[in-house]
Order: sequence, then structure tokens, then C-alpha cells
Amino acid sequence: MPTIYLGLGTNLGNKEENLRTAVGLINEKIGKVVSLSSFYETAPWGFESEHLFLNAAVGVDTEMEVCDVLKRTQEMERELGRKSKSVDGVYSDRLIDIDILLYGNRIITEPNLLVPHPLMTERAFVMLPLAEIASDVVHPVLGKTLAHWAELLKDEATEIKKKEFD
Ligand code: PH2
Ligand code: MG
Ligand code: MG
Repeated sequence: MPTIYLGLGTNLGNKEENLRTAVGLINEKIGKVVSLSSFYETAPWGFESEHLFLNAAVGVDTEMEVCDVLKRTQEMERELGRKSKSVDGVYSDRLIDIDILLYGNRIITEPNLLVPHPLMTERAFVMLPLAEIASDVVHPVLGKTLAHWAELLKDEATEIKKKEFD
């Protein structure tokens, strides 16, 4: 059974609760959550907003096909109240965003779905949480471990502080 990794992000409402609700729904509707990173407070990347993000990554064991995982994650985003999606790469504030980062070591190039997520290794808000739970996983396209790719972004990490909860 492949372990898939999902990236979670929220910058509206009660962000800690949004992440925890999303993790609960993922565990219920996609597969067993086997790892969860810390939550990271991060500055909005690629657009202007006064609202900081809370980002995290989860590892999930699932038998579900990737297109079904995508359908479920999109349903959950709607269920958790997400109104707008990015249009032509223009981002907006959101209650929850759930992105498929990795699906085992598979490479998927469907018109509506690219896995590994093509921008993941450029984004500290994705790679720092992900490398925390999957440091030894090798990137299926680029090779090298996730720890390696996260390390390259460490200078950006100064803007990202790990937020502790009990
Ligand atoms: N998601 C984006 C665009 N920018 N910035 C941060 N800090 N965190 C995100 O999750 C994020 C972003 C597109 O989905
Ligand atoms: Mg996203
Ligand atoms: Mg998304």
C-alpha cells in the first residue's frame, strides 16, 4: 500500500482547528493517517495578504486511486467551507487547501493533476513540514531525499516559525 503525503494550508478562521478537522476527515475518508508534522506559521507566498498561514503535512496509507483521493480532498475543501480556488495561478485567502504532494513513488501527469506537486521543492512552507515526517523519502522525479531539498530552503526558514501546541 503506498504512503501518500498531503500538504495542508489555511489562512482564515481558527487555523489550528481547520488543520485538525482536515486531518480527522482525511483519516476517515482517505486512509489511515500515519504521520503528522508540526504546524508551521508562514508568510503568504506568491500573493499579498494580511493573513498568515498555518501549514502542515500528513502521511496517509491508502488503497484509494489517486483520482479518488483528489475527488475526496476537493470535497473536503468544500465541506470545510472553502469558497474560492486559485484562477490562472492567482492565489487567494482560504479556510483550507489540501494538496497531493506525493503518491508513493508514482509520477502522475494528468491534465488536472501533477504528482509530485511540481512546485513543492521550491516552497519552504511545503518542504519543512514534509521533511519533518518523510526526511528519507526520495523525490520520484528529482531524486535525492526530501531532507536534501528542504535543506536548500533553510534560508527561507527564518520566516517560518514552528508553532507549538500541546
Ligand atoms: N498556498 C498557496 C500559495 N501561497 N503561502 C503559504 N505560506 N502557505 C500556503 O499554503 C500557500 C501559500 C497556494 O495553494
Ligand atoms: Mg496549495
Ligand atoms: Mg490546492
